[in-house]
Amino acid sequence: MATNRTFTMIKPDAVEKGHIGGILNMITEGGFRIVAMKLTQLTVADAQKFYAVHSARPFFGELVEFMTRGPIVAAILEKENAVEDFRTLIGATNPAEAAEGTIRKKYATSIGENAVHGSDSDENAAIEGAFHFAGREQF
Ligand code: YYY
Ligand code: MG
Repeated sequence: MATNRTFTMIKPDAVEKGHIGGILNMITEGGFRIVAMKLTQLTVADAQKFYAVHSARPFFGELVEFMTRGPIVAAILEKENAVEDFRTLIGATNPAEAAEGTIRKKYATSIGENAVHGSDSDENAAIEGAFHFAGREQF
């Protein structure tokens, strides 16, 4: 089966708590190859654009505030069935509902501060990856 790609962010809560290494370890142990990666910080305009699909939701303001409050790690990951398998590895949006062995079960603290992002479709993975990385930064 051909490999494909997904996009992830280690969110500000997890970076603040020193969990970059632990999360990257779970990602590589899960069979994902890192094909692009950087430490960066979203501007308010970046976060509003990235999460535009949620702009009418009541939590949108808090989400933008949270996602811009400190650095994130942005990365593109490659694996067979990458999008779906990465959603399985990160676990449910609400860590109270996340399965044992998932990144959110281990590192998330609340539905808002849930440690990691994972793309929800191949189409969005490509859009989100291109939002953060030029072609020459993807290996
Ligand atoms: O894809 P995923 O991150 O699991 O959840 P989404 O439904 O796409 O929501 C994006 C982001 O918004 C979520 O990771 C936290 C935040 N959020 C929230 O703060 N409160 C909610 N009720 C739903 C989502
Ligand atoms: Mg989502």
